Amino acid sequence: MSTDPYRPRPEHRFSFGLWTVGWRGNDPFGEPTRPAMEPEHALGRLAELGAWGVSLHDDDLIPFGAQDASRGRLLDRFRKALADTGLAVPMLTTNLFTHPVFKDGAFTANDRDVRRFALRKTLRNLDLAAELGAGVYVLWGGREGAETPVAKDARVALDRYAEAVDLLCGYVREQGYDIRFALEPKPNEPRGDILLPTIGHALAFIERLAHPELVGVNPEVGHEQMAGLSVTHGVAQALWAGKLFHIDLNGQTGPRYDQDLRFGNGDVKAAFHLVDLLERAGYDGPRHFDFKPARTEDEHGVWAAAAACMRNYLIFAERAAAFHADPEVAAAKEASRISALAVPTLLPGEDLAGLRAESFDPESAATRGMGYERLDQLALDHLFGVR
Ligand code: GLT
Ligand code: MN
Ligand code: MN
Repeated sequence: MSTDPYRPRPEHRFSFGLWTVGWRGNDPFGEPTRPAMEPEHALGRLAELGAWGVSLHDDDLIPFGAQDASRGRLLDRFRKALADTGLAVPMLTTNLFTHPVFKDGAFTANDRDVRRFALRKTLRNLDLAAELGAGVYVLWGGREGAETPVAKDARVALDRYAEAVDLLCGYVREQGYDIRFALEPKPNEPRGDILLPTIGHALAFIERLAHPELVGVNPEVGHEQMAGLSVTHGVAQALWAGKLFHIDLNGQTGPRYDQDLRFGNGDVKAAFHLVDLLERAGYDGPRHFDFKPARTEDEHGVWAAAAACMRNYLIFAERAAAFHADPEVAAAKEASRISALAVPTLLPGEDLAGLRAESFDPESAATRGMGYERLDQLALDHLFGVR
């Protein structure tokens, strides 16, 4: 029995996209550096490492355009590997971006027949999601966008986007599937500008849908950071709205191309505070890693990176718990009036007339320091492991 406190176990609910560990290292400038990986092999290794679940696109398992017979064979092998490993399938999604037919988008393609094809592809995979017990269906609209404003009237494109999500929600309701949708925002790449570019855009969109209760978000750490935004604030707002249905954990260093680094590489401090937020909020969905093992690595490096994603999550969770349990931190939080923010500005029984009649000395209040520098350094000391 290992005594490693950072050893991942199924109850931690760590999951990986089949496309992550199976990524072959191709990029816009270079060919793959690793051979293809059999899904069954990936499942075996993930289970050994302590993962709980695996997620996938339709095309990760069944090549685009495969005949029914080979589809059946591939699915049988996959079901057997699931049974052998005990891995769950918490999330499924559709590949609506690789095939050239989706070059102008899927649900928002100008060509109506492409939109109808995208819906058919998604409906078919929803049936598989229901069969495999996936509770979340991710919609990442990587091709839903444009390189030039003349290509797409974004208002009309949003009509079509909402129409598609409404139709999918209607289907899930009609079939009685226990599936909710999670929109994954991303500002750009592969399109010059992608629709629903941030968590905030997605949350606003959801409120205008026919079944908002069935739709939430799947924020990806790096995607918010590509937009120069605070992923902690974005995820906090999703939690506040009751919309954090899923999360893609990975690493990114600032606004640049989508790096999909392993979780913990990139902005370490943001990752630490994100884990702290998820744990304190009692988020009980999958802790899903959507990363690309570096192109420099062979298969050993792939598994080292996958193991590190989970290990880093557990280290951050333990460091965050130690931070909050530290009596000096408790005192520093009091000095910063952290708990005072939870007190309503107007208490029950108080009224605006009373508030207006109050006297207050802004000059003296303005001299009170907030103590955040000290509190932040205590957090860093805990993160660095020196406290
Ligand atoms: C793709 C993308 C990811 C999405 C996946 C879901 S696929 O790799 O980069 O961010 O989560 O479609
Ligand atoms: Mn993602
Ligand atoms: Mn990404």
